[in-house]
Amino acid sequence: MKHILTLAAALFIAASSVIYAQTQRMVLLEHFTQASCGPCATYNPGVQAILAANPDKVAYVKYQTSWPGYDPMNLHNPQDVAARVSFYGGSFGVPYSVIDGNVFAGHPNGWNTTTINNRYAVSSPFDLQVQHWLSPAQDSIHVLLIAKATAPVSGNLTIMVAVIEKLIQFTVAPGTNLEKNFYHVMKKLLPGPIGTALPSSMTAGDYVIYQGSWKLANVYNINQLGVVAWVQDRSSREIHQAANSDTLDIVPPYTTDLAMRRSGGVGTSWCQDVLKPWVTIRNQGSLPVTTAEIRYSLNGGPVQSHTWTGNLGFLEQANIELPQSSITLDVQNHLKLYLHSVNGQPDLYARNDTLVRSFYAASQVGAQVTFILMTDNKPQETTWDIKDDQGNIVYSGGPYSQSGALIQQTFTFTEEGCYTFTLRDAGGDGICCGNGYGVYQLLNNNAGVIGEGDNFGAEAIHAWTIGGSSGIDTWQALQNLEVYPNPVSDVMHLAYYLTRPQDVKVGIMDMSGRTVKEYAYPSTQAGSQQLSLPVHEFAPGLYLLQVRAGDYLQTRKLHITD
Ligand SMILES: [Ca+2]
Ligand SMILES: [Ca+2]
Repeated sequence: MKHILTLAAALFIAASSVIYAQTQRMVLLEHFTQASCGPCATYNPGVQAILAANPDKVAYVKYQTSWPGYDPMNLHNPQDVAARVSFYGGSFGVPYSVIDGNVFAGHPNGWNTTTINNRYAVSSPFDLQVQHWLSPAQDSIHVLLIAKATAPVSGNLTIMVAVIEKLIQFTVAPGTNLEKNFYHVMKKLLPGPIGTALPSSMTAGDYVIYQGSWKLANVYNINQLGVVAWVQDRSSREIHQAANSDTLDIVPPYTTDLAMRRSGGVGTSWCQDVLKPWVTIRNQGSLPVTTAEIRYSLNGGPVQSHTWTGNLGFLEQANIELPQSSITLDVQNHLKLYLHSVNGQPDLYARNDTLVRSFYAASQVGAQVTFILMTDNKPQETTWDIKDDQGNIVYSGGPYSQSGALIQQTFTFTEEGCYTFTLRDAGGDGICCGNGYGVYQLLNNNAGVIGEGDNFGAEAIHAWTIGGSSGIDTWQALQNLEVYPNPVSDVMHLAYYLTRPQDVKVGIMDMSGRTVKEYAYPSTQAGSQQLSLPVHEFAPGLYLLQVRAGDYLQTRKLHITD
């Protein structure tokens, strides 16, 4: 009997994997062309005839290149076109066709309907659904996409989303090749030209939801807007699946699937004897969710349970404040939060049901804590506070109004105890990198970096304890720091004043917080100081310049140009 069951199970698994492996592929043609390219006008009609004859087999995107002549459609988004040109090798003549990334690349006379049919016959490991709609004011396009693996797949996987205009018709040819009709012209890649990373390994049933939008710009006819999306391995360039968008609603992969999206209430370090976690849940299933039981435990200890009630439709989410509980901290701690049931039933997709937060018991630091913040382009979302162990706010700041501003404040703590710093982002997307490049650091005169980051979501928390040390020198050793010119392309000049002899260090950090260069000037004399440092070895971009004199630190944003 056991053998029969095993055989039946094996047959079932084999049958399932056969079904999984047979997802129908849609082939993607990426075609590079231009309105002033003579050969493009010769070959494009033949390409278009094949595409028009195979609408269910091949999706397509056209990139209007910056060469050989004039093309107004390129000028509407030269960056995204250039990124795609570069991705496919950077130097080729137009017209140029790329089929499924690495299946064919070359002149369009090198492929035909058979090329499409042969690729179409290869099954895909993804099911891809794409939906788009215009905002009520018709000034933005919204995209919802679900990429579900139907077979095991791994690699440098990326979801690419292109907003297109299906047909742009000119009454007078815009370029010199006399073409007047342009099909599936790429308007914008979302969220940008490198797309959105997927997990590097997915098994059948794993899926990812992408939501994005684009504020329309330079659109010829909004009735022609559409979206083409594809899943591509950025290393091999192979495209695993492509899809045209539909205005019909997307079908969620599961009926009952709640996702634990985010959690908070505790940071990278903690020193209070209570914890009050929160979680954000999102309904990703097709059935409404009315109850959810969340369980959580610290360091594998007693499990606590909380039942939420409400009503969530597809993709609606809720924040749940879990009851405060007393805790005993280890040096290293793990808070595990997981979904136990949804609508009284088991959740059908468990891979998004558990969140684990790891954090340390806060260390004892010196009395002086410096907060450095460079705001992003949405400074109005940024607020912060520092609380003592009674929950009293002792310092707070924000929201801010100036983008790219550098805020630096130093606090001296004279009372012993546990302090908790919380940085909040009202947009829930941190201060990097979707809306400019912000960054923050929390530094201590003894312990160095207490916390730092940029892409922290809704909240970043760091804690420390003050042990009542005294005699901390709060006199600012470094004053009047000036950096010029800024932006700088060749040589950067620094001027500053030292109030006493100090070891001085100048560090240049990239926006991920990595120190890319450090200069040391031991035993620098008191008084006015000047330095000239070459910057031409650095790639153009934004950097942070930090000048440290003993324990005192000043930071400036540095813009290096070509
Ligand atoms: Ca789930
Ligand atoms: Ca933000």
